[in-house]
Amino acid sequence: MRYLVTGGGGFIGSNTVDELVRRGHSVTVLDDLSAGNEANLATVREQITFIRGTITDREIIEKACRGADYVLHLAARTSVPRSVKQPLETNQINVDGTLNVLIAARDAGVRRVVFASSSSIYGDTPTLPKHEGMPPAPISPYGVSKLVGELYGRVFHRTYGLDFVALRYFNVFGPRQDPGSPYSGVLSRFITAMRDGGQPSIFGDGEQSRDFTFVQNVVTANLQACETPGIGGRAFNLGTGGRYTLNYTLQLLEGFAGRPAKAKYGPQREGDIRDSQADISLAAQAFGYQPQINFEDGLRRTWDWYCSQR
Ligand code: UD2
Repeated sequence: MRYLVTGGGGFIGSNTVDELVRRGHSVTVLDDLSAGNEANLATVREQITFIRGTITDREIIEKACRGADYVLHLAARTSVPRSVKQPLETNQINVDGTLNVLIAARDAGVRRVVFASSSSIYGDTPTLPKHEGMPPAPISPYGVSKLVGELYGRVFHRTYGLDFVALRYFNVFGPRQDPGSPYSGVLSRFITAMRDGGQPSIFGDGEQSRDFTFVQNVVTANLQACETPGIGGRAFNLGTGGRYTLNYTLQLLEGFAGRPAKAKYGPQREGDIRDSQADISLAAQAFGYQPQINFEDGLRRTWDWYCSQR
């Protein structure tokens, strides 16, 4: 099969591309390398087609979609706090860009678009775990942008018959997550601080919790969501099903590093939700999703990977 992966040079994208290549599929990557990195594709570079460009460029996305059976649409601005600072930029990439992808996929006759949505569409509801029947109520521009992407996808499904599936990722972590910016995922920041003898920063009291999900689980689900017939037009949670506080993750990292974290506690971040946990039963039922790697094992593998990159 022929796959187009937008954002395929990024963290989740490049891990997905590796698996697609391993399974013998033909892969095109579209990435503007704003967050992605060519080094992420080093081992598969000869086996894929790489197009450097952005999803906000209609011509490029049209060209990239041509001949594709499946589009895995992962290109996005992924940071919640960055969306609070720059809502317009987040909207241009996540909303306008997604609309471009949907139009191009429709016109190219692709079999299905699988869209990287986010648990942030649920907002800060007290109900846990979060399930797909709950009304969306995002509290950040980022969450709004992902919800709008889902809504457009559903409308394209109904109106134009474009098959579309949304996957609501819950805090994905693992090898290749870029720790280099204040907007980076918290575990990549904690791990590299602990590795390099620094002090992790905690925004708030550290008792906020997330359903941290190891990237390999998401990779498997991305492929299942492409291949499983009859699930078009729907949205599914993708998490581990558990809930881990930041303080707990630091305790585990202290064990790996063999030293105390001496974390610095600061004010809570704007746009942050308090707790997050996925009900993953719908994805299990619809396409056989089961997280293969639990949080603790995933964290250990991620720690080992960052240590190997020093
Ligand atoms: C993550 C994803 C986002 C979205 C969302 C869904 C990233 C970068 N963002 O947003 O795309 O899918 O999950 O829930 O993966 N924190 C610290 N210290 C730090 C960095 C963060 O305490 O150095 C806190 C932060 O204030 C928040 C928590 O850790 O309470 C998680 O932050 P994050 O940026 O890793 O992820 P989140 O949930 O904002």
